[in-house]
Amino acid sequence: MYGNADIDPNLKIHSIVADEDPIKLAAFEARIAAADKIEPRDWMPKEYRRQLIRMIEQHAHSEIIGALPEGTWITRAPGFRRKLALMAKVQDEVGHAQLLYSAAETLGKTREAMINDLISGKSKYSNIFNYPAPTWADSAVIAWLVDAGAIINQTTNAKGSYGPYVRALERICYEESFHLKYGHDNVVHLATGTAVQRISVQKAINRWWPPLMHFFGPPDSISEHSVILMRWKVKMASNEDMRQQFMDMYVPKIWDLGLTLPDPKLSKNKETGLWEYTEPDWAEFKRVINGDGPCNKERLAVRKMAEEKGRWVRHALLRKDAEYVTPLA
Ligand code: BYC
Repeated sequence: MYGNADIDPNLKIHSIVADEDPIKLAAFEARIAAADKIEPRDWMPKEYRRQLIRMIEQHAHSEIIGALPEGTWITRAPGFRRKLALMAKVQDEVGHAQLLYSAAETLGKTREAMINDLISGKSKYSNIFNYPAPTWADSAVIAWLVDAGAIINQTTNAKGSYGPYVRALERICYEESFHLKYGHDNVVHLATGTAVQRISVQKAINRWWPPLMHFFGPPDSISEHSVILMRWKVKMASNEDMRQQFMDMYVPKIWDLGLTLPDPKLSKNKETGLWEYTEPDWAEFKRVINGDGPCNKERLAVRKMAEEKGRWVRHALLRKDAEYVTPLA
């Protein structure tokens, strides 16, 4: 626990790098300070490698699991143009997972091991994808606001220190900016539509606001990994900074559409420039990220089924099992 307020973070960091070669560690930290990119074959502390694998792997899992709530709306999208756009978006999200798994593989963990850890429940993925998307308006709100949150996180961390991760993030952000426009267009359409459409998008915003507040991670005072991740420039801003940035950019846009947010305390303090809000329910957050959210079991069951049904394709491609290989004429 790096974020434990009772423990001096410097002492804690000292203890986790205690068995590293001090000369190599100093050279590594000098490179980080000089904003150099660290590449896979460069020397790095064991904890830097471990933290990167954990975070990039969770990010990759979030992309493939994140494709599921919106993916269920492809067959029911209102109109052919929206169906095509949603199909392209979902395909992009799965592509992002491929980029991120490749970045994590450069650190020495195999894709097979990562997928196994996802399916067994050992690895985490974003809290937000464990909630249902019962209406078309939910898919619109995901595409606008969840993608907006992701862009804030990813454009910030794209200036970070690990080469393969930051290059993947840069490419992902280009695609996410299209998703954001697509989601915004859908929300505006509903918010300026019939009374039924307005009610439906308002209800969706009410459903997604609490998990969106959780999306940026726990408060800085209890964030376990922030101190070390920010010291080594993997995370370029704290969880609360990103949450504040998100509220700064999107609360006014939501209000401008005549929609409300389900938090009576939400307001910007003119003196501090910070948003004040009701403390999110962190006990719920903990339950959800540890497997006990409304859709965790369903999400993992779909991934497990995809893994099992796709096994013969992977085997055939890798020619692992002669039985699957069609002899060439
Ligand atoms: N959900 O010390 P902390 C997308 C965990 S997909 C679940 O602050 P850290 C999209 C954290 O892992 C893009 N778990 O952690 C796709 C840690 O647990 P462990 C999603 C969370 O790493 C399809 C513990 O809480 N974006 O946009 O310093 C369709 C302590 O937290 C969460 C990313 O994945 C959470 N929200 O900071 C549409 C961004 N928050 O590992 C859209 C990449 C915290 O010790 N990740 N935890 O067991 C990050 O930037 C960072 O990992 C976080 C958390 C800011 C999320």
